[in-house]
Amino acid sequence: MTGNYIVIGSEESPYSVKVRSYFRYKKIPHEWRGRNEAADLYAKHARLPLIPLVVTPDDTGIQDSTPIIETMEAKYPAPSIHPAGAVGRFVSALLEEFGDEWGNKWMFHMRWAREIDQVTVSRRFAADAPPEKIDTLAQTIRERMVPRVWFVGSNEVTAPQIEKSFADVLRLLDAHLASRPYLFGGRPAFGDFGLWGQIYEAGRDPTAGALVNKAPNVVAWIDRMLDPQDLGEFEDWPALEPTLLGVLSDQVAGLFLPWDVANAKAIASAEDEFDVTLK
Ligand SMILES: N[C@@H](CCC(=O)N[C@@H](CS)C(=O)NCC(=O)O)C(=O)O
Repeated sequence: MTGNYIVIGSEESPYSVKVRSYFRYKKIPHEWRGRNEAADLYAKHARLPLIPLVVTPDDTGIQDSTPIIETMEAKYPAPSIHPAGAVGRFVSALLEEFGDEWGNKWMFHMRWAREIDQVTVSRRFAADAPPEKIDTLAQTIRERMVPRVWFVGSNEVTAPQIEKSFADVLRLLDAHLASRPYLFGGRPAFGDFGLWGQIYEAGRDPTAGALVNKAPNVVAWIDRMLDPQDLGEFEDWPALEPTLLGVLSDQVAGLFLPWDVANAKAIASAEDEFDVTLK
């Protein structure tokens, strides 16, 4: 081991870039490696075939972006990613979860639903292969990923709702970010990391990227969050509420939480599919 943390991930993976952005913000010495590049380390430590995987300097593996960040936050508490007030701290944790679980629907659906995105993104995923293998590899990736939209609940019925949710969140966040660099004020919070990973990835793809580019304050936040800096204090809830409450009422309460409850019930009763009517 080098004495540094190793973050094994991919530029294409929202949860990986979320963790990398956190490591950068906290200035935790780390190395960023691809899964193939770190194949031995990955095989040794990955308990699930997922990225990101963090390997600590004492050779312990940690998976799942939320517990990774929580573990590192306990070890490197300053500057804290948690707003000081109880409401801000709760809302930030809620938005982190919303980003991970609902934001992934926007990103994954939009990445693989349309031909233009399927072609562009599968070729980008295959870009490091030898030139003569790119076409075949891109096709294999496309065939593997497109049916997986099922996992995020994307189908003909839900597609318009997922896309409307994405457009609505971009509009709400653009207004909120017009007067502050991060969601909770002058520095990034837990909620920024979770939401940002998904929106950053969406922004790199043709269809979702065209929508993101219509939200200039979101674009600036996306750039900022690649290497976040401490630019000032967190704001208190009364200052945030006028423009952040809409995300909570319209999106978190209106869509994500009812879906989450129905999803939890389906898991508890071992159902593969469920129906739920959202606002
Ligand atoms: N809950 C996990 C999700 C991790 C995850 O879904 N990772 C995806 C990439 S974004 C993955 O590794 N998929 C399998 C693959 O790429 O082979 C986290 O927060 O880290």
